[in-house]
Amino acid sequence: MSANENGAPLQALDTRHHLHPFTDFKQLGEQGSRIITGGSGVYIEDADGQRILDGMAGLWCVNLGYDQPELVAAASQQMTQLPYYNTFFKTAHPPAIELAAELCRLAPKHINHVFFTGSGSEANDSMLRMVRRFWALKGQPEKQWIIARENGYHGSTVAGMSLGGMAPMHAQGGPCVPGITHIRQPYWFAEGRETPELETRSRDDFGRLCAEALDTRIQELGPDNVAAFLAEPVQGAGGAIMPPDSYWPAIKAVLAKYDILLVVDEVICGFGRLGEWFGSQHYDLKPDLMPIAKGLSSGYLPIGGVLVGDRVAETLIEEGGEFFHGFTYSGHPVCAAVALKTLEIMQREDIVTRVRDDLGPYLARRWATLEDHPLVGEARSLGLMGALELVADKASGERFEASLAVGNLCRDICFETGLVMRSVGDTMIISPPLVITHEQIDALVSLALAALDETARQLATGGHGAAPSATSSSLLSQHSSSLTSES
Ligand code: PXG
Repeated sequence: MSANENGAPLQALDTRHHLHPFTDFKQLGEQGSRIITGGSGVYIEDADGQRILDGMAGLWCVNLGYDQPELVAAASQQMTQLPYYNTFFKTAHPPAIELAAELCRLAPKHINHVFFTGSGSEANDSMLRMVRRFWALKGQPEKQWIIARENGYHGSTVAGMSLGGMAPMHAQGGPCVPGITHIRQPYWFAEGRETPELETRSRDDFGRLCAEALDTRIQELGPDNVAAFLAEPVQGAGGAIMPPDSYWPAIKAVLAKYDILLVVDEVICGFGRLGEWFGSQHYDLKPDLMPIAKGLSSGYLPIGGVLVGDRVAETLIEEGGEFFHGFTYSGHPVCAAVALKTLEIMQREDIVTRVRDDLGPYLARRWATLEDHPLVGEARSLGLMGALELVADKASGERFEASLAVGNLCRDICFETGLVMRSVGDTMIISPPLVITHEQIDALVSLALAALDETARQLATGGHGAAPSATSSSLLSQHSSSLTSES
């Protein structure tokens, strides 16, 4: 049960009428939700007035923190000027046009067009349709297959979940969109250390092995049937998984052998999270398409899109005819105005450089100290994204029994003590707002350390009530252990 006493009347209404995303409805009804009533800087506040350091930037999106008056003013001004108009039927409006131009100015040189959507899932749906249309226009309609990765996340629409590699989602939402297949993920801690095919215990050898899986799958399907490879630069929802250094160069070498598009899903890694405007720049990738969302508006209003490289855009435009696709809210003027202001603030405050040169390295140093904790088998971070692998045996890296739900236990302890740190199975993850300070990073690490100590204490005394359903009180990560339970 959450400590949300003042939220009780709202909790009751919530239980009676509100079906939450990625939630066991019955379980949440028994426990009640935590009602969040406010936010300021990197903190959120619940109905009891508890301030909680938001180590997840909402859901990987509130990059500028919770109190940016300029974003509010941009929304208000645009609401007054033109609250809505569409971008169908040969119409446009200043915010959508200006945002398109600004995004293309910030994107790598070979990207000069954007298609707007309302979310990251819609961005991936749009990407899928564009990729297949591109090959059809090129006279190669048989190029249909999209190769994505196990434990990748690309959204929750039917196409989004089909592109994602979350087995429990496939099982519930199927049948999936045909022509999508998944290869192994470059997740060293979970899969690399014990890979039987690997003769060495080298991360880089594992990275190359995972890239070979792409080559093998392309050959199995026939290169003439493969449209695109889709991946996140760093897997976010899968567990903040930074691939071995060898992985992306090896993937690039495979793709160079074939005429296949590269799609890099920037929904989480885009807009500064890894210390570059786009995660693909950190890994020196030149994607043909990049789905975007989340940090684009700092989460203040829903907006997403697909950045489309010249190769694809030129064909869609020149060979085109009508593209039968779009959303009522594609390029919504108020969302676009807020996104434009977000990009302006990020540039004015030099936030991306600060993440790369200052905040990211600072977090890396502080975060690494957690690896000394007896529960932590690995602490990793890149930019302002980090993960801790919780283990039963530090020497061997052996995991806890899944039934103990240690990740959920740790997450709930964090929430009670004033930190949002997500669990994905027994992997704890953070992705704080990009405006976090050194002092706040120190506070985050201290809270995480205290939570690890308390988790260890409860495990040792057996006082944590083991069953995951009995401990869960946070909305933010209820789904993740179920998402990844098969991986
Ligand atoms: N691609 C990526 C890489 C994402 O992380 C989406 C697409 C879909 O975006 P929308 O806006 O449709 O949700 C996402 C979303 C989690 C979690 O628990 C992650 C996301 C969404 C919900 C929960 O980590 N990512």
